[in-house]
Amino acid sequence: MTERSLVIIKPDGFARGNTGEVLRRIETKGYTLVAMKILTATREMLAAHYAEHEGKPFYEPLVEFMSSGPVAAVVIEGDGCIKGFRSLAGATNPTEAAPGSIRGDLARDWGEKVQKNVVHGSDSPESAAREIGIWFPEL
Ligand code: D4T
Repeated sequence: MTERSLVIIKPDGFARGNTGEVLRRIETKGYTLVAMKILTATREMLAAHYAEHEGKPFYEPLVEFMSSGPVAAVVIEGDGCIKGFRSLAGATNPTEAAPGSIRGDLARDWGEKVQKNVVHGSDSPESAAREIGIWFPEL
């Protein structure tokens, strides 16, 4: 089986109608959409998803933000898609994200405790498997 990654269009991107633009970039790059759903994440899901960040100053604002409204969760597939999508997404800090990247083009700093940066993408095969289990237990 070729590589899979979990992509999330976060509440800021979903609310601003960026879902289609993010999906367009994924499909134009050549990755396959395997599964997709719209949902509002529970704190329990987010505690599991962001376990590595527990205790950091941005953790509570992050969980608050990520549960604040609907997101689109997407499983994508294709050789190298984990690294490839992170390259499409750009740097975590939207001010530093290169123009041309999703965050560089669609996100900015709002002076808040959490960076609202439009998308999430898994950062390793281990993270991808773990995260897909949280968001798509049926897969
Ligand atoms: P995600 O995980 O959302 O794809 O983002 P990154 O992989 O690029 O970044 P991350 O896991 O280090 O951070 C997760 C999430 O927390 C927010 N964040 C992060 C923040 O608000 N302030 C910060 O200083 C950091 C490091 C943004 C993404």
